[in-house]
Amino acid sequence: MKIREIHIYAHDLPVKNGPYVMASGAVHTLGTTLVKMVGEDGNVGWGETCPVGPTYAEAHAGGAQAALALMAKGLIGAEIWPAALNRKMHSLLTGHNYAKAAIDIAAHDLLGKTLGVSVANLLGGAMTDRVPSYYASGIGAPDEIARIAREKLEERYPRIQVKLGGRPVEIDIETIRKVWEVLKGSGMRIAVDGNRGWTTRDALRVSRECLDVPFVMEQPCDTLQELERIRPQVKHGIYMDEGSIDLNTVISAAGTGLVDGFGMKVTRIGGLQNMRAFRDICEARNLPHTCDDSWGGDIIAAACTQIGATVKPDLCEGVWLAAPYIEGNFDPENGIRIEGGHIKLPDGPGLGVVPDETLFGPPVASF
Ligand code: 0XW
Ligand code: MG
Repeated sequence: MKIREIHIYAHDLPVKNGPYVMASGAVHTLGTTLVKMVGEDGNVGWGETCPVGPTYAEAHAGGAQAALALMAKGLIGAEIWPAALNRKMHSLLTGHNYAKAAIDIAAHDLLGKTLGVSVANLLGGAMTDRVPSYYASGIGAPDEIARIAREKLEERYPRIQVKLGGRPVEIDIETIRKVWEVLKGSGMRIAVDGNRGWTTRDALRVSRECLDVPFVMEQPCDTLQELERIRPQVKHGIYMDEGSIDLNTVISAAGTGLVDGFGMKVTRIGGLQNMRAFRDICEARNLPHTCDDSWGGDIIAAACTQIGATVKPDLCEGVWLAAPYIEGNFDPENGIRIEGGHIKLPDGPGLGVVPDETLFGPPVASF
């Protein structure tokens, strides 16, 4: 089954009630990049990649478009089977996982739509048709974040991620304490995400001064070396997010016991083929993880939900979607939505969504 055409589209996703603020900076509008892949039989698959601004990770919207345009010509006539396709992409461009992911996702969608099976089943089989989500706050004043925590508890989210870092650590500690006053006894799970914004000194202090709060600490500091330094002293579980840039790093972090779990992004790891390997590595080491992306519309949301449905349920920390921060859906009929803190796995073949491509205007490049 071969690729006949590739079309690349650019589309802006403004942040509802923005900006969205993290330790790495504030973002107002995110440029998403979509890939429409046409197979030799005329079937269509969609992929997407949407970095959350240029400072969150080594990724940006213009970089995605450039990398896709560079690879696309060489991919016409290539097999869409994911392992073969990923090797073909690596023969055309080193690195740039987040761009390759859009091709990989489109190939999974196209394969599923052609074979009449869901992407979850292509990835090994769905364990549930109701996938848990979690809500991620932005950085905010302690009372405001506590108010959001109460609201999300009432909306029945099973988990909240509180964004911290990039400001005096005393305010972060006060935020955690106020959130805990609201959530104590509720059963809602908590992650505190420093987004690389703490020094080792700050991370140690947060753990020491919040010993009674059962959170996991997500990407507290920037480098692997900083995580190694805090690891023996921190009393909370440590999850790696931004630092887990590829499967090789994941194998080391899991294999050496550096972390207790991961916040994982489908595009950072290179797409669904690599995400499937990541899921299985985590299961072999009994490590919980999320299935997220940094941002994006219905295509990314569907990709995260499809792989999230295949994760062993007790290791699934949830699927994060940008949906609460985005107006509308690409697929007006089967767009991905969060209800009661959970996401319904779409019914249809492939990703289970079909975007209204008139939303995107003409392609920025076609091959
Ligand atoms: C909450 N997320 C999954 C979405 C934003 O891109 C940041 C990210 C994270 O956990 O760092
Ligand atoms: Mg994170």
